[in-house]
Amino acid sequence: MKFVRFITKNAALANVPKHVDHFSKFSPSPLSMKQLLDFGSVNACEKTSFRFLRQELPVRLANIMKEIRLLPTPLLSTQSVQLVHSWYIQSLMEILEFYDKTPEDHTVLKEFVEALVRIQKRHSDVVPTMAEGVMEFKHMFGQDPVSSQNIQYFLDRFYMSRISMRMLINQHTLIFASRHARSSIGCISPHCRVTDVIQDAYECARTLCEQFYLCSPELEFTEINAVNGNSEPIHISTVPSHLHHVLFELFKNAMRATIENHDSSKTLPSIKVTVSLGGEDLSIKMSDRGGGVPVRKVERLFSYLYSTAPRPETTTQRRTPLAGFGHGLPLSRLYVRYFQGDLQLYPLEGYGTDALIYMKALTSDSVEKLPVFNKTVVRHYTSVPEADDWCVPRREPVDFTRNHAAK
Ligand code: P4A
Repeated sequence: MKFVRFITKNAALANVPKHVDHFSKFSPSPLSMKQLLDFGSVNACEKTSFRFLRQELPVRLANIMKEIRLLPTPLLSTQSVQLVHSWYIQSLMEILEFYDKTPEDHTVLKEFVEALVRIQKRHSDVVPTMAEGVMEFKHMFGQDPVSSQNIQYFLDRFYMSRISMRMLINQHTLIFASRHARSSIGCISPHCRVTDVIQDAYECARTLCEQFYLCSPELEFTEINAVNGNSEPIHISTVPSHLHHVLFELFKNAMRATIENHDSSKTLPSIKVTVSLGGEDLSIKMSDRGGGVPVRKVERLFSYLYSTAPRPETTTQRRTPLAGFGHGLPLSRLYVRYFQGDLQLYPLEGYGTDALIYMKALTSDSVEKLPVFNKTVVRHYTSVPEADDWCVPRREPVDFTRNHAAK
């Protein structure tokens, strides 16, 4: 019996490239917040969801697996990336097992939910594992702008694809495994009080901050609801856990900068948050007086390569609990971009930083932003970088007595 299983498993493994080629020929189908909400409420149908997911998940998996294979060899061959790749292969095979099964059978639906939960668990450590791969790469090859750009391009797409698959899996397992909690639809809250999420994220960051610095800046909060004549508290349809993650990250940065910029004085300038709802956008501005950074360094704050630090527990160095292992800002930006929003940092060097979060206020505008595998992507991974079409400023003074430099 064991022997037979062994053969089938290898035969299935041998077919993986074929399946990846097949499913990567389809483009992922982005869903809007509105579709996700409708799908989970009025006509929540587990069979429809089953049929959609057993096609869509392989498509999203295959599209990004194509890109993993195009990674530069030094990164692709790291143990960490190989491990993550093997998880993707395993999960793809597990979903394909349902291809010839009918959703009319209750046990099939039950097994499908179990498989999704298992897959979700298998992939829970993808971010720290990829971060380790990036570290390994950094140790061997340093951090040049070209590698940084390639890793940035790949990880932005890879993590966005991951966010989207976890979203779909979460919706299915939450809606069809536990039908009770009716105030939210899956992990989406149709009337999320933005203020509550901001307050909670602030309190969480403050607790951490107090533990380490024994003090914390206050929060000053302003809310402008331009849609309902400022009478009602702002609420939108959103994924509260995503928003919380982003705000928690921004509060930690703002607190750290504020305290490290004011360590001698007793009064800390507060963090000011303004939320405003218009017809199209929900905007959140978080302003701190932490001294800011030079604008040149903003790109680095969002860089996976530059900002990747060792895992907190494996380092001997004293580290603030307010710093993770470095993917905080780029991942936060992906969480807001996932439903067509954005995150921007505007430092005023010497004074402080404004962080801006933009989100779509309308559920019909909040559409998943998904990477798709095509020729443009291949070109991105395989072409050599061209010469810069802007002059590179020199550090050394130019010697004008010599002839002009040849190109
Ligand atoms: N000034 N301003 C910020 C930081 C400094 C800042 C900072 C030194 C840099 C790195 C970091 C945390 C803070 C800020 C708000 C932000 C981002 C950066 O949202 O005040 O850890 C990665």
